[in-house]
Amino acid sequence: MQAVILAAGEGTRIRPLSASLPKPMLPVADRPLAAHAADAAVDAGADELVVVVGYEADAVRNYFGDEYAGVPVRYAVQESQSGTADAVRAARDLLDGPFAVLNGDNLYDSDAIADLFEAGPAVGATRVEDPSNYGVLSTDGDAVTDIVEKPSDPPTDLANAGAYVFPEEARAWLDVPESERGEHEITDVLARAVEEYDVGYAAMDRWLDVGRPWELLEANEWKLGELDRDLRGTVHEDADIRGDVVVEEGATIDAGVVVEGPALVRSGASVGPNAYVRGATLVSEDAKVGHSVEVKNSVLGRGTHVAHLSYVGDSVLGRDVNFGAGTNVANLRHDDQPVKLTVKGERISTGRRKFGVVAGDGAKTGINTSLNAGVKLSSSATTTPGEVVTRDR
Ligand code: TTP
Repeated sequence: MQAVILAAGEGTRIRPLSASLPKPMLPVADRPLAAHAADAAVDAGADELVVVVGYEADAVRNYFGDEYAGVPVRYAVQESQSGTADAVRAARDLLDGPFAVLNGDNLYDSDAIADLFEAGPAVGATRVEDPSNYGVLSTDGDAVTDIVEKPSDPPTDLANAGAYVFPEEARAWLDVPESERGEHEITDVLARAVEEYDVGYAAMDRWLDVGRPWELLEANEWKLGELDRDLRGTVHEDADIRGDVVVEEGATIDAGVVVEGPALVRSGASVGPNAYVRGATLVSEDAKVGHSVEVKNSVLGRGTHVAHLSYVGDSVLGRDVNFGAGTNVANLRHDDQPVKLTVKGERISTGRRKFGVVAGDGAKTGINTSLNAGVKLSSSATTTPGEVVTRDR
């Protein structure tokens, strides 16, 4: 069966991280976000991937190439991002037979994706505490009888988890009208499938939709937590590597460093001397964590340097960020309330007591910069020496 991976979206809510890299290509442990969905599809038996691209398409094409994980890859271009049904419609001419659709920005429970592929026309579902924020499935035994968007009185706690297997006939159902929010939605195609077929569901134990910056941190917490200890890089004999830590070949851990897993130090990266890396932390390719730097539960993008005397906690730093000596991140409010972040102009709770900062690609801080919890630095933003940053820039 072919699997369509939707990777055309821009990821406006995850800005500035998506300024030059589409959200599906943001790093989650040792691969881009969308590669986790692709892997789940291939593991479940997909024999071809059809990747729908749009925003920053080349980054997606360069990663997946013509073949990925042993299966051929083809691409469809969605000209304007006008919804998930429209994205699948862009791939219509490449489809032949029943097909699966997965979101390139979701992390799925791979076992449930295998169940989904087995079940035939089916939808992935996850149990949630507050179904009224989701598309909710009505069921009768193993069959889905209806799907309702954001119901005030949810019939079940089964939320649509954005994974589908459609019958071949669904290729003809993709021209759905615009929804209230002005998008052509794949859920309307699912509703049609429910009317005309027996549609099953596969319940996922774990699922994550990565939309906002702290969800990228959560995605890394999940996938780094699955790592097994593997030290192939150069680890100094005076370093202390505790638990499930992966040091890739070509990475260096210097003397006096403590790394507590789960953590991944990618090829070309260096840590130390005398640094402390803990929590679920990703140190991407060619990144540097230098002398007397503590990094806790954070993502450091490719080529990012935190080289001297700094603390970075619960933060996401994009690519080629440079934190000057003595840059410190606050990740906790004195009133103990969840840290808030501005997403598309609105202050939103991250739901996290601990959250630090988000820095776009190429941001640079002057020495002794203090960054308050929940601050976002846009791509290439700078701060002056000694600056206290309490607002986004
Ligand atoms: P969304 O998360 O709804 O959209 P987005 O990724 O553009 O992010 P944001 O809302 O922050 O701008 O998309 C769900 C999935 O569908 C995701 O994998 C991207 C994909 N998608 C497309 O491929 N084309 C589209 O037109 C839309 C809206 C989404």
